[in-house]
This record gives sequence, structure tokens and C-alpha cells, in this order.
Amino acid sequence: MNSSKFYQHINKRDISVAYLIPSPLYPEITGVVFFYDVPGGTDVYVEVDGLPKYQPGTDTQPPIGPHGFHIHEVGQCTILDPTDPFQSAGEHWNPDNQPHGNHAGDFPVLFSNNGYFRMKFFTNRFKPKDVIGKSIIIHLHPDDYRSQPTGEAGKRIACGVIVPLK
Ligand SMILES: [Cu+2]
Repeated sequence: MNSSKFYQHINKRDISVAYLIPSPLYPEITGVVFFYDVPGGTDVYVEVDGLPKYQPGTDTQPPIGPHGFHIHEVGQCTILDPTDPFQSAGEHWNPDNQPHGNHAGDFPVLFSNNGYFRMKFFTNRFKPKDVIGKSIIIHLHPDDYRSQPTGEAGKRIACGVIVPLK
């Protein structure tokens, strides 16, 4: 029995969550990602604030935003190198050995609305419990869904370890 008098149709055992930690380069970022068990897969709900302002690309620099967004294989959001943080999260989670663009945790990009973003989408590639112990990464640049193995999405600007909802 769920302890809350509301939302009794939602069983907490079927929800995973990642609370985002900002890169030292973008310390204003806050956010959360929820994974809800639904028939046939998972609804992913993302809400983020403090994203950097969009900047168009130049001859030498890709655009800042929309932001690449993926599940990475290691549930460790350690900053390590502050100029290139969160390498601790490892590479993209890729349980069925697909090319980038079709990794199980290749997600839609995040469009900043003056720093704020939210979205909910469905995936049939996993259930919330399958991604516990992995991590969520937001990147500085767009994902081209084509370059291997990371989509050229650039630095990691936020990271969150995926855990069961308490
Ligand atoms: Cu990534």
C-alpha cells in the first residue's frame, strides 16, 4: 500500500530517479529525471533549469544547445577534471550493442527556454529498474545522432546517478 493518500495508482517500486549535479563550468544547473514504469516501457520525465544560453555555432565551435542527453554506463558523477567533468560516468549505456543514434539511452536533445526545459517522452528500450546504477548526462552541444560513439555532443554539463525512488 502506498503511504500517500494521492497517486495511489503509482507504485514507488516502479519509479527510478536521477537528481542532477552541475558541472563546475555551469554551476546554475539543477534538475531531475524520473523514469516511470508504463505498459511496454518507460515514460521519462525531465525538468531542468539553469541551462546555458543558446549560442549559434561558428566555423570552429559547435552550437551551445540544444543539449545532447543520454544514459551513460557508470553510475558515478565524480567531477575529476573540472575542465572536462564527469568522465567517471563512462561511455554511453549500450546493452544491445547498437551504433550511436540507436543506443538504448540515446534521448531527444534539450531545448533551453532561457535556461528552463521540461519534457516527457516514451521509450520501449528499457524499464525503470534496468537503468538503476547507470547515469544521466547532459552535454554542452547537440547530439548529431550519427558520429560514433557519442554524437559529438561535447562536454558534460550535468550528471545524475539513477537510483530507486525513495
Ligand atoms: Cu552522453
